Amino acid sequence: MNTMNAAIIGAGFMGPTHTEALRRIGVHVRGILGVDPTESKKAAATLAIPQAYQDWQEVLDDPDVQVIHITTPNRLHYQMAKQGLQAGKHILCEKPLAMNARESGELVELAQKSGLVTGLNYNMRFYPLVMEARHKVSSGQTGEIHAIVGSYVQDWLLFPTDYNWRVLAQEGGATRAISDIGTHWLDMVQYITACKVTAVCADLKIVHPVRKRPKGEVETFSGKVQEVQATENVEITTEDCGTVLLRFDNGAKGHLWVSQVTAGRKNCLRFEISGAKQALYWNSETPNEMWIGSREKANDLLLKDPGLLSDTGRSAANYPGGHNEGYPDSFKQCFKAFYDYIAAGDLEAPRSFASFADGHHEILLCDAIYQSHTQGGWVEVEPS
Ligand code: SOE
Repeated sequence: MNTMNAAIIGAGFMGPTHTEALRRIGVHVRGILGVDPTESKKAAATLAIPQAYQDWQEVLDDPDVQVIHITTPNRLHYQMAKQGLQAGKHILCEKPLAMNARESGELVELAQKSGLVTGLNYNMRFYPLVMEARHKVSSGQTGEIHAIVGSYVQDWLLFPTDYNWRVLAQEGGATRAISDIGTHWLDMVQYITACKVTAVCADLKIVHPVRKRPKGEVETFSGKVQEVQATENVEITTEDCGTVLLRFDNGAKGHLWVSQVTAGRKNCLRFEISGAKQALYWNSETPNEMWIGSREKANDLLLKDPGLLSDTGRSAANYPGGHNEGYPDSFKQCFKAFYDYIAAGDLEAPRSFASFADGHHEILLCDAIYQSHTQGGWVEVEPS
């Protein structure tokens, strides 16, 4: 682990989050690149990172960097992942993998040919009880799955004065609530159940067709505490909320509700999975408990405690019962899986972190959802 050096690209919400998680697993963060040399310098000083890169080329040319973490706005992911692979670096990219399926498909091919390890940061897979849910389904305890429903709901974009690069289609992609948070949910439930979404029927809504953009950039989630002086009107074409009906490849039915404009829901992902023997319910705002529903006996409330978990659940739990693990820990566990995979050196081995192929599937899902919303009716998801 300590022979690996990482470079962080992006100094917004995710750059520092990745840096902290890497340090917790003993990976050396060698350098950081911000939007310009001034931001690189500031971030390097704040985070005590030795190298403040001048530009992207300097990162690619750095012989001491083996892994690049891409935490920039979405529109840069494709180009950076491609050039990073061409420079011989392993890539851990923030979601979504790219802006469209042409780009993400190309990245899957490049990754396969490269002999390097690539991954996507669907960190929410790595809550211990999410892993435990996967074990319950794969070990047959839950039984054949017939329904998968849930939501991912936030409130940080509730007001027209709330603004961030994510609201712009040219920065984040044609869909926003779906691609920014809906894909976390979609990735998670497909990972837990091993059921793939095959068709979607979507109905999305733009609550604020015009938002007030502060003159100067805004940190993600910081609208409530940041003092805004001057603003300008900006037209918004990406959805604030919406619902999607889902069909899965095993015949299961489902639905997803996403919203970034629901007052009081700070960052709340919920799923309820119904199987022939059990149902499972989990909420990211109380991530250390999972409800297990039964028909013939009393329901259970499983509290995260390594002593009560399967090997799969325990693989993502580092603290004893009652010592809560949460959002930053999910990054740590995701990166641990990624760096262990590099160290093991077997590119054919199954991986617990999301692959570029998983990321490509998520883009195809977003495309199908957008197409269903604009044309109406059910749309089949293109096979990945
Ligand atoms: C903003 O909506 C955001 O930061 C997402 O981009 C993340 O993926 C999610 O973890 C929290 O919310």
